[in-house]
Amino acid sequence: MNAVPQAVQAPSVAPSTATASSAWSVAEVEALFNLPFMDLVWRAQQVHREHFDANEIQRSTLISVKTGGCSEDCGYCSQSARNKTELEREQLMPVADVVAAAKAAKAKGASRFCMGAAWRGPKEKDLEPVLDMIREVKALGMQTCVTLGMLKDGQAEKLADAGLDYYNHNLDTAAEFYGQVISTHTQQDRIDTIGEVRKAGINVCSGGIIGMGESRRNRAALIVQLANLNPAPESVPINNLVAIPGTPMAETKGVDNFEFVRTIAAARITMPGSFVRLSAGREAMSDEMQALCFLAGANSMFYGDKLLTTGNPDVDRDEALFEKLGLRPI
Ligand code: SAM
Ligand code: DTB
Ligand code: SF4
Repeated sequence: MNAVPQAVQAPSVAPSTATASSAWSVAEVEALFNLPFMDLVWRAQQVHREHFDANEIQRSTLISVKTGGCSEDCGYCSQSARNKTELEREQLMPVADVVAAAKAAKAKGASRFCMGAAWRGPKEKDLEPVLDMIREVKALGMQTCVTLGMLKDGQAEKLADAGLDYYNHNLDTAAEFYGQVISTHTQQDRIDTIGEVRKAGINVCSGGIIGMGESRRNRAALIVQLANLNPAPESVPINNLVAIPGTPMAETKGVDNFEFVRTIAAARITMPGSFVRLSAGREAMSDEMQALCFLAGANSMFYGDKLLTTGNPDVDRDEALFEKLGLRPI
C-alpha cells in the first residue's frame, strides 16, 4: 500500500516503487486531492522528475475518420445520434485521405497519429479499411492509435497484427457516476475492452473527462480505477469537458482550474510511469494554466488545430508556448 499523504505536513517523496501493481485506495487519492495546492504540485513534480525529463512533451495528432451518428448516448458527446448537435453524420474516410493527413501531421512534428470513429464498436466490414489505415500510417514511421469503441472477440488481435501501437478507450468517469452520463453501455463493458486490448499486446490509452458534475470523490475514484488497472495505462488522457450545445451537458459548469490541475497531479503521482495527456479543453486554457498542468506532471498533448469535432489550439500557438517554456517535443 502507498503511504497516506498528510494534509498538514510537507509531502514526503512519493514512493518511487509506486508501480502499477501497488493498489491505491479512494481514501488515499482523495487525501492527495485535499493536500495544500503547493504541496500537491511539488509532490507531483518530484514524481514526474523521477520518471521523465520534465522539459519533454509527447505530441499526438487526432483525426476523426468516421464522424457522427453514433448509437451511444454519452451525455457529453457531439457525435451521439441522440444528441441534437449541429454535426453532420459522415461516412468512413477513404484510406488515402487519412494517410495524407498523417503525413501532414508528421511534417508538423507529431509522433503519434490517433484515428477516432464514432462507433459503439467496429463492425467486421468496417474493421478492414481501418486495418489498412493502421498499416499505412505505421509505414510512415509514426506510432499508431485508434479509438473505435468496444471490441468483440478477435478484433484486438486483428488490430495488433496490423501493427497498432495504442488503443484509446477511456473509463471516462468513476463507476458510481457512470450511469448518470451514459446508459447504453456500462463502464464494465469498457473495462472488458481494455482487457482485450491488453491481451493482444497493444498499449492502452485510457483516461477520463473532468467537469461533468462529478464530485471530488468521483474524480479520486476514477484516478484509482485507472491506476489500479494493473498495469496502469501507458497513456492517460485527462479531458476537461468541452460543453457542446445540443448535448445534455451544454450548460454544465465544469470545474475550477485548480481542481483540474489537482486531477492531473493525482494522475501523475498514482501513475508515475505513464504519459499523462492534457487533452480536450486546452483551447480554452491560458498559457499559464497549461504551464501549471505541465508542472503538475502532464507530459503529453493533442497537437493540431482540431480534436475530433471541436477545436484545439493552433500549431503556431503551441509552438510559441513550447518556446516560452523551453519544452522539447519527443
Ligand atoms: N466512440 C469511441 C469511444 O467512445 O471510445 C471513440 C471516440 S470518443 C469521442 C473518445 C473520447 O473523447 C471519449 O471517451 C471522451 O473521453 C472524449 N470526449 C468526447 N467528447 C468530449 C467532450 N465534449 N469533452 C471532453 N472529452 C470528450
Ligand atoms: C481522448 O481522451 N480525447 C480525445 C481522444 N481521446 C480521442 C477526444 C477528445 C474529443 C473532444 C470533443 C470533440 O472534439 O468532439
Ligand atoms: Fe461519442 Fe464514443 Fe459515446 Fe459514441 S461511444 S457517443 S462517439 S463518446
